[in-house]
Amino acid sequence: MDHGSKIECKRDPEVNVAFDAVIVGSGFAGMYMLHRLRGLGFSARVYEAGGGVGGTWYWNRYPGARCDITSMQYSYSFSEELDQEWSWSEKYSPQPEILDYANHVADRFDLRSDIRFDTRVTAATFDEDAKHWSIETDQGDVVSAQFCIMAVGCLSSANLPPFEDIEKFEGLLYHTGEWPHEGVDLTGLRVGVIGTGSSAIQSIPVMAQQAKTLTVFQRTPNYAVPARNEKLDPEFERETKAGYPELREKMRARPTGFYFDFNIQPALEATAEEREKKYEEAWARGGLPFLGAFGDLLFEKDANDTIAEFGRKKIRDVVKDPATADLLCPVDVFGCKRLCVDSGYFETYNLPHVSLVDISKKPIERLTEQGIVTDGIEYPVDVIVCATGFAAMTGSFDNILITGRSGLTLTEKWQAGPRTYLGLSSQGFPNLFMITGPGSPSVLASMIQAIEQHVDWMADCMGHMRDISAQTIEPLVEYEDNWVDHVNEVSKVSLRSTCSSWYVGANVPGRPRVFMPYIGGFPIYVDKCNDVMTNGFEGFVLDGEKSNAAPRVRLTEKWRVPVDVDIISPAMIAARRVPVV
Ligand code: N01
Repeated sequence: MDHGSKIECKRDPEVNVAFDAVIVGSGFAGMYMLHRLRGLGFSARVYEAGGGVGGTWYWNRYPGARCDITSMQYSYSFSEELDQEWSWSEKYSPQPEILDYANHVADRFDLRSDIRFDTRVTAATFDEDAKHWSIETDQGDVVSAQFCIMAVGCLSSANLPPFEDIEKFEGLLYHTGEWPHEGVDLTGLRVGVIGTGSSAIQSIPVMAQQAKTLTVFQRTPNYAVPARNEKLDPEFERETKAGYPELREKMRARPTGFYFDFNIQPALEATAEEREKKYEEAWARGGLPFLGAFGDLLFEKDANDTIAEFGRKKIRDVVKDPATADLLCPVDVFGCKRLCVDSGYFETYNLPHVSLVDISKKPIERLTEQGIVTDGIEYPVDVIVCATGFAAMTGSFDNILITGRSGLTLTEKWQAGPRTYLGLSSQGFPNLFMITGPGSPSVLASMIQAIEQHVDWMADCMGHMRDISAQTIEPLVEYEDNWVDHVNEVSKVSLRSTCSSWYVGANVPGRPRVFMPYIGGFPIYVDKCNDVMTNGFEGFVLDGEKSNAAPRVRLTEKWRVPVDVDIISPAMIAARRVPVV
């Protein structure tokens, strides 16, 4: 598979160099972490496997890739100047523009000099005597650092299913998450797309414009809401910028970390006519806020049935061939798998050169020299696009040999599912921090908000440790166990825990079924993190001892905002009910 235009690394390896922190990854998480640590006077080295900054937006260059949280909110909040000077061109900006923004941030804050690109971290080992991490890369670097900070992303380890005879296929094979940087010209080619998640739903309409034929191999259909993307209105941009600090506060008060109109009323308290009206209005506005049409849609199955039926009706309204429409209609809970946001996805199936193959009962048997075989039928294609997702949340940790105390590896420890305290760190791995790690809101919140909150907490923690000359911090196992149980308990309140999604690791065979992100709501989670810190890092030991010292809080408190009482959800109530710290 072509992994894009990778530049050969020409630099000398770094050997026997010591840093305060090594950061793995230079996506939005790694860049902000570097910026914060520099501001506190720490030395830091970032290693990045890609040839540039941007993480997800560096790799996911497939046609049609764009954010599905509005651009004015899908951005850093730490710098008011940055907020004011950057302009987005569209309501949902395309990948190249988001990558431009990442590059702008890297330049504006002069981050590149501390980043080593084209360098993949292969191993991180905790030295119990020296109380530091030894980090190795595929470029021969062997450096040490007091802190090792994993900024590896939640959806960055591509899942390429081991299709039988995959190596025999003579055409071009791509994964959407590792799309060639020079692009792919599909003009006149027969394209087969495997998968119908967000990446497929964004890319299929665009690829269909070029391809000679486009055949979609669907294992599970997905709901999708129209994006209603448009050029950003300059007046709207001006107004938003004038009120940016207030908007950022409103975002922090929301369970998802982004702001949109939300109707707390339960769906079944409305009449059928009222529901229909609300759904139509929300559908007309489009995007993920569609799920805010009523307050209980992700918590009550009967309520969800009403929105699911509405979603299916919309598919049938658009797709002309009834058999194809039937195949495209999901039967499971609406929004259980991450809701997709589309621009002309279902309409694409009305095109004469686009077809759908149901592989729900008869999976892909094998690839041949010329194509894809399922149910004994060979579908000849020139290009296969695997839109098959990621080993979510933990895959990028598994790709690095992370060895903690007593020689235990993180992969061994997480064999039955990830175990963290607050999604920040894991017992037995002192001074190893995970930005948006499993057990934190991460993918259930707006990622950039979740990243900034984690980074600010970590920066405060490291500053405090320096203030009191502490060498190590590590969670206590009983607090970690309580947190893992809590994450699991709260998830049961939500219908999202009920289907086989990547949230529970079910998209990759053999992975344990555990609901990995924290669904208790962003502001509730922030309160817990802040309480832990202001209680002297409750649940952690510093240099092996419980600490009573009041930390100097530099950045973390800004994240504590009153919860928006208009949107208290059952998950938030459950999150508050269950004591953790
Ligand atoms: O991946 P997915 P994705 N044979 O896991 C199918 C974010 N994102 O890259 O559902 C055949 O959702 C699989 O089938 P099934 C967003 O959070 C955001 O699309 O497991 N099919 C499914 O249809 C998103 O949720 C944006 O039965 C196989 C598909 O491949 C997340 O990334 C854009 C298969 C994978 O769907 C992941 O999205 C894009 C097999 N062996 C992504 N294995 C934005 O808009 C898997 N599949 C911001």
